[in-house]
Amino acid sequence: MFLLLLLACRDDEETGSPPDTDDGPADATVSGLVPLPALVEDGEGVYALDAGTQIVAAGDAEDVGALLAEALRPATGLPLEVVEEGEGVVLTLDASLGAEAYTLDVTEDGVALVGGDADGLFWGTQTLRQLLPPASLSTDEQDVEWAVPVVHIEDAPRFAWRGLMIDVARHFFTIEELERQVDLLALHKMNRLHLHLTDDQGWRVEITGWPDLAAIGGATEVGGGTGGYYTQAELGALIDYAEARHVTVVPEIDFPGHANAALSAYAELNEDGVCADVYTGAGVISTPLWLDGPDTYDFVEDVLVEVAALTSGPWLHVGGDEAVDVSDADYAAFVQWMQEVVAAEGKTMVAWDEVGDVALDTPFVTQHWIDADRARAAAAQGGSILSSPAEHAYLDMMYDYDGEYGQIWAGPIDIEAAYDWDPVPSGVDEAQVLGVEGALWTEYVDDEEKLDFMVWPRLAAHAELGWSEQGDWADFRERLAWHGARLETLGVGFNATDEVDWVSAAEAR
Ligand code: TNX
Repeated sequence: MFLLLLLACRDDEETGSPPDTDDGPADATVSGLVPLPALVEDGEGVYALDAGTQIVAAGDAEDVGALLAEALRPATGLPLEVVEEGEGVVLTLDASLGAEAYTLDVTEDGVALVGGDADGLFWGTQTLRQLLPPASLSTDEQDVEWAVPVVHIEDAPRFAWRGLMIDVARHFFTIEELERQVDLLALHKMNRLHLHLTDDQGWRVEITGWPDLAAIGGATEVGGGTGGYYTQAELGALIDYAEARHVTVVPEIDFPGHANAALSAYAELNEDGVCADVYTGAGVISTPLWLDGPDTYDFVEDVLVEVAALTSGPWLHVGGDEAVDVSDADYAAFVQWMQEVVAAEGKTMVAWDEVGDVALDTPFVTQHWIDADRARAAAAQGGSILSSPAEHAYLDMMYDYDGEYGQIWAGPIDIEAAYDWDPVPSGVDEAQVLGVEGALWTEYVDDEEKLDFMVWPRLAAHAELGWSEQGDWADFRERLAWHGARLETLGVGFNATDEVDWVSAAEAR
């Protein structure tokens, strides 16, 4: 792997860089990059974008070049024409660098960005956005010198999966709200948006063969609000939007527990032949499917097949958590059967760590949230582990005991607690760990303002854990201070806890 090399500081005045405080690992704060790249060698001088600057990108690099130009035009007011040949900001591909890797060379004459693939090239453009002043992230034109510091960067992610889960079942969030989070994920080199689409309190995806799932199950949420659901066309558009930004949507349908919304929509799924009452409480009830019902398996298959067809990615999350009142034998048989259905649709099954004790075929992914023994059992049978341990990765936990809303059972989780842990559970080989995912459950998160506050900046900590080999808390908090100016410029209502000496957007100019 790469060596961490963080050299002398640049001229702060000239580059608009955060002040370098000369103590300890502060050199790493020079550009305030989050996540920290594998290798950063600072040089002297800057390259300034101006009215003549072109973005040079041909072939498979062109889409990435177009997105970079689109991202930088509003704040800079520069034309940033995308051309196939020439000088300026030059984007190329070189497969020998490997998946998701890139190198970035800024000299006083221009920028050379090389991606190992289109993903790597795109992540490199996110580093470039972070090397520019935070004002470059504004949607309004700003009067700033668009200087990029001279630097050499080599970078590649530690883990392939860097994700955010949003529970849209307990409270509904619109496609626009989700797209905004996709943009934020991309800026942090995060590449998965996991949508928890169904739960006891709501069903959020149209299933054409079972229309009342959305019509009835989608018409409520925690607290009794009107909820909502996504048509397949709407979800398809979100999947495309995310894919264009190198983020894969992972849909989750939670079976066999957490199924009350489905049971409230269809009488035949209930043992007593009567639709279950709608549930709008905040507490977890986890009503299970009636696994002996004559229609239940057909129903589940229809749902999984339709959702599998919607997603462009290779994964389908089937939940599997908290199947209370289901016998171990019934649970195992049902999960094994779901895996067959998912595999027949060409997808890999993802499920919460409860499935670790079930004999499964490889490949499969276990999302570790509560029980490390079950994660180890999953790994022992050849599964991949996605790390979301509740005490570090559950974004519905309060930051401290004085939080106004949120859960506390696995918390509190301040920024340091979100950062300072190892995604590799003890007894599991790092090669079997797919990555890191922050999980926002939304029993107590009912609008975008609360969503921003609970997710950010803790997800930036998860982004770095998923991406970077190095970096420690002291160093991260220094860089995060500067990163706060970026989040502020983007209008993210993040929780500016007193763990960090935040730099404001005004100070960062
Ligand atoms: C546990 S995590 C749950 C969710 C709740 C969450 C609240 C998991 C797989 N199940 O149903 O929303 O705790 O923190």
